[in-house]
Amino acid sequence: MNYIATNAPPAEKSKLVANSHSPLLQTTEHHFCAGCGEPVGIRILLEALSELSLVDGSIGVVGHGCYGGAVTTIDVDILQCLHGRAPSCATGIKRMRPESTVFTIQGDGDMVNEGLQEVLHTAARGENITCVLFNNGVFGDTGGQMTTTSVIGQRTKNSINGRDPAAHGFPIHISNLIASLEGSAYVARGAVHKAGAIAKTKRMLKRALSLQQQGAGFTMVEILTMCPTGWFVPVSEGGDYMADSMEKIYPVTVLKNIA
Ligand SMILES: Cc1ncc(C[n+]2csc(CCOP(=O)(O)OP(=O)(O)O)c2C)c(N)n1
Ligand code: SF4
Ligand SMILES: [Mg+2]
Repeated sequence: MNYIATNAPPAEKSKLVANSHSPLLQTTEHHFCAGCGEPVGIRILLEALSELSLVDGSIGVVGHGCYGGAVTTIDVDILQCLHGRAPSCATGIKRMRPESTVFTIQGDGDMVNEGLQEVLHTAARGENITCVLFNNGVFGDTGGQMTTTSVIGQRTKNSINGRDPAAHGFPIHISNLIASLEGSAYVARGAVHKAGAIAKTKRMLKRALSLQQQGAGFTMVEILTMCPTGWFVPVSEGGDYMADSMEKIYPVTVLKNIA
């Protein structure tokens, strides 16, 4: 085995983190809280678009949540829609511009609470778009309130003692629901709390976008994202908290792959 000599400085200097950001990000500054998973989700989505050479002509449609603030920093055409309506707006864009790669970014509050019927009908119609869901189990942007994906026992701003099915009902497993629809071609659930999960999730995004290029139909990638602020946990515990709570209920896996 060839070992790298450690008695001399490396031939190449380490890269600064700031130099590793996607060229599609126009700034290295952002508004997210420390430990937030959403900027990681945005980064791998941008990397997937770049690596598939899909940037030119790509159109993103975003909902309302913390991720919405990032749109002014991304060098991709973006439309922001009313809460929950992104899949319907993306439908219109894709039908008018079938040559474009059309994707959405929504949160769990936006997609599964505020606009559930939009994504269900879009998937059932088999629209040839890619929906990306940042699932952190809370309305992060408004302070950490319970969403329909909050897991049983999860502490949120309005379930201080934990989500109780008797009072709050049961979570909706949105990706399983979408996968059960005949119109969906590819449905996967990733996460961004570990390096391995990030790499796997990026492959899921590339697969979904590639299938859209092939005209396969509706594709979706749910990404579990940390929200230490809305979960009321220390920043350093966000990843472990996710592994102990959401990931157990929503495992990282490919739920449907037509090919
Ligand atoms: C009709 C309507 N409902 C609710 C809100 C408030 N609101 C804006 S962003 C947001 C949170 C969205 O949560 P989510 O989509 O999960 O994104 P996150 O902030 O967690 O990333 C809410 C409730 C609003 N502005 N208008
Ligand atoms: S509130 Fe949560 S989702 Fe919003 S930026 Fe902060 S950590 Fe991220
Ligand atoms: Mg959320």
